[in-house]
Amino acid sequence: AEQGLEEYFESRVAGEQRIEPRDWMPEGYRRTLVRQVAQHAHSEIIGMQPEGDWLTRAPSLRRKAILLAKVQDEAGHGLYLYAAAETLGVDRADLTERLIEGRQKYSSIFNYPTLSFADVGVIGWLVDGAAICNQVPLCRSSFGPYARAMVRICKEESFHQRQGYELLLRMMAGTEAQRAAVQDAVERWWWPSLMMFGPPDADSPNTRQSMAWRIKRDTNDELRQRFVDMSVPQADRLGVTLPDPDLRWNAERGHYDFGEPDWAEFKRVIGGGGPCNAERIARRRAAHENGAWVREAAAAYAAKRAAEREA
Ligand code: FAQ
Repeated sequence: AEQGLEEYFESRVAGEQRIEPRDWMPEGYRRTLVRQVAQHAHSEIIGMQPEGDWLTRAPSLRRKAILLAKVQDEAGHGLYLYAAAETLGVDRADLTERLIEGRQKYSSIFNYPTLSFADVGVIGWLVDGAAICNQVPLCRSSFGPYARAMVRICKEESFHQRQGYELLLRMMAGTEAQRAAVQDAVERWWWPSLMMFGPPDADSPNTRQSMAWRIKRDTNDELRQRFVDMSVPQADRLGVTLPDPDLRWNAERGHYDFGEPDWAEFKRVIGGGGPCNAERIARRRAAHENGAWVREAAAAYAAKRAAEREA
């Protein structure tokens, strides 16, 4: 019977039909999705911190309103993604525990500090730009709840990308000091943005199987190339220099050639040794612990209502 189920599953995936939570699925497919969707959810939640640090220091009411909306969207993305993960039979409280105990990852990118307001613009442009590049194909992921969550998330991410780029255009039209702050932020965020796409294909243990299951639709290197090709003309238009001496148009390939990210740094950061890893997790843990009374009150209220209904 298992064999027939597996064949049916494979034929659904091959026919571009969605797999839904109640459908039979191989255990490895479920495990891979829990890993990727939980990691994605954690990234959205931890990802509120670097920009959240600037909410009280935004230079105008308009910038503050935009930034507040963006950071709140990220909380929403985290919640849809935890809900998508729960359809696979895991519990959000348990996923949160795994995050704060360091047993599940979140994106390397959020372990770098935001040193000036220009970083807010560069995160929007490059980090949200990379997120869109990675997530638009995930709207066609084989698992229904994940693919559907991606549709709305991508729409909101494109607003995030636009607000960042618009902020940078304004700063580049400003003073010398503003232009220098933008250039400095671009130099600090460029390489970490390229690392968001994950290790090179040759060192990516999960890509082959995830592509076969159509959880992922492109390899890490394909998406990284797409991001570079998209970003170079945007950097030119902005008037900033990307910090890569090997970056040049290759007419034969029809793509930009570019240098190798520092993969030793990448490994250090995902292993917990980036500049802000400890701070990010400590803050997430403190927020979770400070919220314990809300969870306890909600549970006590639900129990009381249930007892009243029974009486
Ligand atoms: N950081 O075999 P692969 C956002 C891990 S966007 C940390 O290639 P896979 C929006 C990987 O988990 C950011 N770890 O893995 C926003 C695996 O470890 P494991 C979130 C990384 O899964 C913007 C190991 O390395 N987006 O939040 C990273 O096939 C602004 C081997 O790697 C997503 O999560 C990394 N960069 O491909 C929010 C997108 N890369 O689990 C706020 C969905 C790899 O075996 C502000 N995810 N690893 O222990 C994906 O597309 C994939 O999971 C990849 C990795 C492409 C990230």
